[in-house]
Amino acid sequence: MDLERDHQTLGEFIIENQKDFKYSTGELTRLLSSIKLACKIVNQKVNQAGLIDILGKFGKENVQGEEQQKLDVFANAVFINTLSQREVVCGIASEENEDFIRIENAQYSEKSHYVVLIDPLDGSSNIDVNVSVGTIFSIYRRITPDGTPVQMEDFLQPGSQQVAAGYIVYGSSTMLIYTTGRGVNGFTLNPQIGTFYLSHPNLKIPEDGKIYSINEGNYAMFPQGVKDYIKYCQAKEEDRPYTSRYIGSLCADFHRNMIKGGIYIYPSGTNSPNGKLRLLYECNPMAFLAEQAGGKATDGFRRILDIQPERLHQRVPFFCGSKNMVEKAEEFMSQNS
Ligand code: P6P
Repeated sequence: MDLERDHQTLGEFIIENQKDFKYSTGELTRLLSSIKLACKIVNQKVNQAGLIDILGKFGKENVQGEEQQKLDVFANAVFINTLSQREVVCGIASEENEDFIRIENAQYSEKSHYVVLIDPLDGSSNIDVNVSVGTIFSIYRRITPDGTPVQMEDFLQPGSQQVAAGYIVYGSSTMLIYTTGRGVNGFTLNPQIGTFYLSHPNLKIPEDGKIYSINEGNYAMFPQGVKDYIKYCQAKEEDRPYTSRYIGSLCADFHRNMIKGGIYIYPSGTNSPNGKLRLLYECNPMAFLAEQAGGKATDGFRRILDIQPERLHQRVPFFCGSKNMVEKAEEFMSQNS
């Protein structure tokens, strides 16, 4: 296979599809290109993590009270700095920052229409044991007047208003998967030349799958509906060929389920009444991708993309993946509600 001849690059793909995007003025193209650049920089460090002094803990906690890893801090700085250099982003919200960031040189520009929400290095607790980690991003068009300081309401939009979303999984190969609302496409990085090539066009999540992903260590704290669904999956009947796979990195678990079919569940629990995952920069982007690929994403009852956010770092229970599997899990949830 001749990559250059047989596969479009991410840059070519973004430009070619710009015309399909209703605001196609080139801003989103430049924004997606900034994200592409930032993830190449992060990818290089993730791949070297074992060789240079960037493993391990940073010695501080983030706004979530989670131990910050050095790569967390590095990735957050790379995405914020890279995105801030362009006049298309007027604000950024990150898992690693308590409040959103106003991009000084852009927020008063009539040209900056977008806000970005990111989880710069999701699954970072896996870094030291060489398990795949990822970056998740969500992009909205601002709703406050152009040329004025960006406000919290620009970030607290329901997921259905996203103009683009995606993730990068830094795994056995580095892949960038994204959507602008016209399907989902996956690009694989050729690290020798630093170029992403279209490797997974028009990704679709199989309507059914055999994999359920959940941290069963929390079983005792799960809602009864989740316990019943797990027992349903574990009953070895001929129509239930299920197996459990849980990596502990949302991007990696989601990506596997995207390719093979499956369901990922992070439910509410006694210690975390709304679950662990954050609505704005984990659940909403993954829900947008899941629906664009023919899958489903709910909190066990409500469509994730319909939830009106109230706080930047709010958490929601998350059921996401193959449509029929999510609907089966919802059946058990409604029987116990
Ligand atoms: P637990 C990583 O911290 C993360 O946000 C997701 O990437 C991952 O799926 C989940 O938390 C793992 O959480 O409680 O099972 O370790």
